[in-house]
Amino acid sequence: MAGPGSSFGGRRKVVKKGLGFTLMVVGQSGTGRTTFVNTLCESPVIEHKAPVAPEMAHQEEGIKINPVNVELEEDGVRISLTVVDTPGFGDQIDNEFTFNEIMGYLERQYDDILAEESRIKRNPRFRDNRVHALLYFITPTGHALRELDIELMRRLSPRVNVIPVIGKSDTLTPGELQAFKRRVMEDIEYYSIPIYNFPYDVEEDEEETIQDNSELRALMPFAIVGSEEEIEVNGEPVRARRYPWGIVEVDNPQHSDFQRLRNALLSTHLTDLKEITVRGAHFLYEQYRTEKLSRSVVGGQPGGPEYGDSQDASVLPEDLATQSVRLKEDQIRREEERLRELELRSQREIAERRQELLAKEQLLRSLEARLAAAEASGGTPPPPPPPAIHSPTPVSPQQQGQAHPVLTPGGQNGHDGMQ
Ligand SMILES: Nc1nc2c(ncn2[C@@H]2O[C@H](COP(=O)(O)OP(=O)(O)OP(=O)(O)O)[C@@H](O)[C@H]2O)c(=O)[nH]1
Ligand SMILES: [Mg+2]
Repeated sequence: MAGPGSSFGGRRKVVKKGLGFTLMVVGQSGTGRTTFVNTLCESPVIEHKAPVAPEMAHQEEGIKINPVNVELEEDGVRISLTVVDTPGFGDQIDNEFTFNEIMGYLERQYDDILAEESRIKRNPRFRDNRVHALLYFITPTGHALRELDIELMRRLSPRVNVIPVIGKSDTLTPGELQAFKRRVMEDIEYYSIPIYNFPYDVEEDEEETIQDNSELRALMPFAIVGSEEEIEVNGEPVRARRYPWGIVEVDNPQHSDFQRLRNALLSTHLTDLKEITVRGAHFLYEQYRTEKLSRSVVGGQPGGPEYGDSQDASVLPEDLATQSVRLKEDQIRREEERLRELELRSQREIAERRQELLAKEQLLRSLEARLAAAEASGGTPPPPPPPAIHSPTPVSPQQQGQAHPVLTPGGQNGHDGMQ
């Protein structure tokens, strides 16, 4: 949200629908994703997340994926930018669900294309929502990548152009930032994460392209500074963050890589990112399509024969229509299986709990019987019975693990006297 000092005044003209480009932003909560998007679009297109009340902090909110459209003009070219924010990532203890949601979103866009391609009559209003670039916001820890970062980038890279960035990079000193950047890239290389690395071919490409791309590659992961405020510097309004010791300017290359990343995304590399998504070097969509079709059409088995281009041409539109229905059915079946598994797991847990309670109840009964027998035979009057556990309240695993201190007829603690 634009702050009180904000003067986003629509400096960038809102124009008619232009060249489509879809950008997804992923990263742990509070890494500056929303601020970045609003800085990129020069308007408060995404609202900041409302703070969570302390008493609600333990509740897992899940992840919400919100695509937002904004029309921009970059070097005279109209761009119809779709920004897909993924708030809430990394807030959960178990991030599996989040990973799947993000992956599910990316794949659904491919499924829609697959279904549209297979229609006999195309829908003229169909909108291609494939994500062309995913900015992964690394938390500026100054250490190295965390397991979460590695896992997520590794899983998503085969489906989308992942570009790693360091959020809130002004929280690190220039020396720390350089060392952090180096370690992050070492990790990416070590784990062979196929991020988008501004590819070039020294034999084929022009000198200028090679130069530009190698410079951009050397900047990775891009150091991001975002600000929704404009501050006057030498009589000019600049987007900056104000600190007691000075200001950090968003567009100053000495302060951050924001300007160079923006230029790459919306100008110099926009086409390349789209090409790679649709049919480029890594065939992100083609790869997905091949996997999907070979699974659902040829034999219906994963690992079935490869579904190459030569076979592709021989598929009839009716077959493709059937395939897309099958794909949807597949998805529904997988979802049903997942729910069934969940149901079975909870049933198993309930049964286990019941068994445990029954065992405790039996133990208590035999205790009572022994005490009564001891009393009848004129022994020491029995001590008060242990607290009843017949209450309907479920017993927590910790409580189950703690044996109640048991008093023997002789008044000693422990089990020995009862054997
Ligand atoms: N130092 C610094 N702070 C930033 C920067 N960008 C954003 N912030 C601040 O960091 C906080 C979180 O920023 P957001 O943009 O809301 O972060 P987010 O990733 O969208 O967070 P959630 O949506 O809550 O997950 C806010 O207080 C921002 O003002 C930055 O570049 N540098
Ligand atoms: Mg946000």
